[in-house]
Amino acid sequence: MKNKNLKILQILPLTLLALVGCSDPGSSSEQGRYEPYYDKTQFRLKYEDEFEGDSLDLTKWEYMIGDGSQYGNPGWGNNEQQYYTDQNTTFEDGIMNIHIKREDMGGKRFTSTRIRSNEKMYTTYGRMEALISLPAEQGLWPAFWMLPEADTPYGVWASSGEIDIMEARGRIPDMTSGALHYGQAGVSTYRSSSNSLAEGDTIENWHWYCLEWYPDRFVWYVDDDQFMEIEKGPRSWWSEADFDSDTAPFDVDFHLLINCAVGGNFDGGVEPTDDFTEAIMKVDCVRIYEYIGEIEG
Ligand SMILES: [Ca+2]
Repeated sequence: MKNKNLKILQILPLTLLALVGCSDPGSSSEQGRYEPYYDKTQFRLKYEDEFEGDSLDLTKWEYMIGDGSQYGNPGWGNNEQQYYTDQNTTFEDGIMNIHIKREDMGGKRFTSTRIRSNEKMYTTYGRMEALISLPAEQGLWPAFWMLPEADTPYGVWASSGEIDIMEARGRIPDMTSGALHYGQAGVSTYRSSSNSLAEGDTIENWHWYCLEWYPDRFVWYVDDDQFMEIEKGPRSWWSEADFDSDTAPFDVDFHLLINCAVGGNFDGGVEPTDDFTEAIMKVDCVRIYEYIGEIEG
């Protein structure tokens, strides 16, 4: 285990003391929770969701329902095997649980959840954070990521860009990854890198998945550990919709998505084992910080 986990154990008794005498018993998820580092001269909190209610906060999110064809994108463009509903989430102790089930619906054999914050929580540049526990189950593809708002001037995916803060393959429980997608309409051009957790650690444990999006670079973290950086430069990223720009398509508003797919191209079509019935992706907290640093003219 990493040093910071030792630090958490030392802090825990103080956390419990702080809860004594408080009318709010606090959420059990907060035990051992620490706050990830960020530079307060660069970022300021803009939105957050602690999932304290008993349902999804529809002032911040919307459910995306179906197999993608409802959005003109069958299989969500990735040959995914799940049908998304608004019935696969539960909310308890400040945690959103996304239930991935073997369940026939809409011609698919699995159900799950996909939510997005479009037109509700979005930013150009900033720091994104989520505290998540992922299911270590073969065939599951959980993700915390970003797509542009509908008014992007850069056309359609992938000319309009995609920012993957965290993706994982459930059969590889010690690894997650991040990526940028950009370039041409309908073509997957991307840069990505993976992060391996410390020996003995797993994606089932709570981890902060963080991205810092600056005007001139992207930096990915798991907890406080940076694992990838992509700096602006000639064709570091690009959009055919504005080929001469060295910032397009990543200089306009993007919103968040959280989902767990089943099967799909990300893990070569691997599906859950025959005895799979249900797994849970847990989300404790999501935050968007706005960027308050300098932007070069
Ligand atoms: Ca929470």
